Amino acid sequence: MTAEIKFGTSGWRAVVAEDFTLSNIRRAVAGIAQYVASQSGPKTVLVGRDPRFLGEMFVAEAAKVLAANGVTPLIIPDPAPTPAIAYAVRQKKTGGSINFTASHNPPEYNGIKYSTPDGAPALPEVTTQIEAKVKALASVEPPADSQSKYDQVDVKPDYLKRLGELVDFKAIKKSGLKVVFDPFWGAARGYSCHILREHGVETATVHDYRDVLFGGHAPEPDDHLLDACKAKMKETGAAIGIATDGDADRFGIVDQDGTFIQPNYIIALLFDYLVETRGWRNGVAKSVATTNLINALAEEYKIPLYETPVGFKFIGELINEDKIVIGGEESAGLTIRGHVPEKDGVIAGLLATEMVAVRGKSLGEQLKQLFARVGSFYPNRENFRLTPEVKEKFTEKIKTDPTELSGRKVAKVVRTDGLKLILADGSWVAYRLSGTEPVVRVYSEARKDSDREPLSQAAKDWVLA
Ligand code: VG1
Ligand code: CO
Repeated sequence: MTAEIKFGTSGWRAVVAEDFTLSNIRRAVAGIAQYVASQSGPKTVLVGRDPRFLGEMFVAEAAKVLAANGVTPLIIPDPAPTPAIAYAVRQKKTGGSINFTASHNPPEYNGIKYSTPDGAPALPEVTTQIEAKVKALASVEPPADSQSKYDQVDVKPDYLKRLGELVDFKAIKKSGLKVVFDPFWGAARGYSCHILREHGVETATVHDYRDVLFGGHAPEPDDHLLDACKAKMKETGAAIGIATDGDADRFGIVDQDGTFIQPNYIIALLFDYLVETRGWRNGVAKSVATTNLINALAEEYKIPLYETPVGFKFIGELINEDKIVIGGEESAGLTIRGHVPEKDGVIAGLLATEMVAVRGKSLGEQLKQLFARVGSFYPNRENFRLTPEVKEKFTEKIKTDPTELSGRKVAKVVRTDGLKLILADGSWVAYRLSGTEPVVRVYSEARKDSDREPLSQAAKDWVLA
């Protein structure tokens, strides 16, 4: 079946053997090849993957299609983290990368992320061109089996070397703390644990083998899926648990006492820590759905704040222009100054470990202190399944400019992405259609813990009213 190929918030994603078929993959890759060929840049493209089912086969097919379209493939034979591929694009100066991954989506999915020669996820102006080229291709003949072997590259050594320059492993070693690493059967296997051990840090792992079913659920480092990590922490006396998603661009962090620390808070804590220890003050970026704890800190430090639509490509741009100390999204994506313009779940876990080691305090204690300094923030996110009925209702509602939400006055309407309503006390709610799964996302952030539930309920009621 010929599917419409759309590059959403982060690449094209589809169910394997439904829309994610060899014939559709050939069309997608041929479209990318035509785009690369039309540009003035290099005509070599890196081809990598996460450890999902059939990834090896998709990489091999993509290489042949690229070659047939005048673009030289450079193959990454082993599964690799999305940020390691991004780093290799820059190091090897290629015309970008094709990465077979569906990130944190359930096991039946696969997908393609295309990054441009700057190592950042392709911006909408690029993906719309690729989509148009793909649309114009009725079908792409399977390329004849070429006898030529394509060049291969191991992206791991250079990327780990770079992490060695950006993270203070000496301080981690000196503190003597222990770490548990949970790669979720994903692309970061052999990365975070390897570099920690190499620097003499005692590190235990869980879910450290290939399982294309990811234990029967999505490879998402969320609180409810981190039980094995927490149990291992207890067993080993670890001070921190660090996890990554299927393609290792997202992180999940567990505090010493087994409490999951929301990504929103990790980004804010790291922002504060990097200003303090690195002395950087150029700016900070967050998606419009991310906590205002970052705004409060930026204000305290008098550092410029950029609020972007959801999708890391917008933050990647700011990193490439050296405008920010850190950029993050509430969905557990971040990167820092001087690093790849792509989310990096590996560096997020390592920096959180460094922060705990250097400050000598648990993440919970650090957060308490931060709240005392700049105010408290209680973010929340929920999803609604996108039934045709919900979609219709939502599309209509989002066009309106409401003046109140369950009796609370709306102070400001923001349309950076979807719809965001800012209330008088600084709390807010936001709505948008997901670009990676069939759901409506409902974000909210209260200023009091006791208001978290009521605000989130009011936000949901508004959509369904
Ligand atoms: C979600 C997140 C967004 C993230 C994107 C890709 O998008 O909200 O913050 O950048 O996934 O993440 P959406 O449109 O479904 O809300 V992943 O780990 O692909 O690369
Ligand atoms: Co991901």
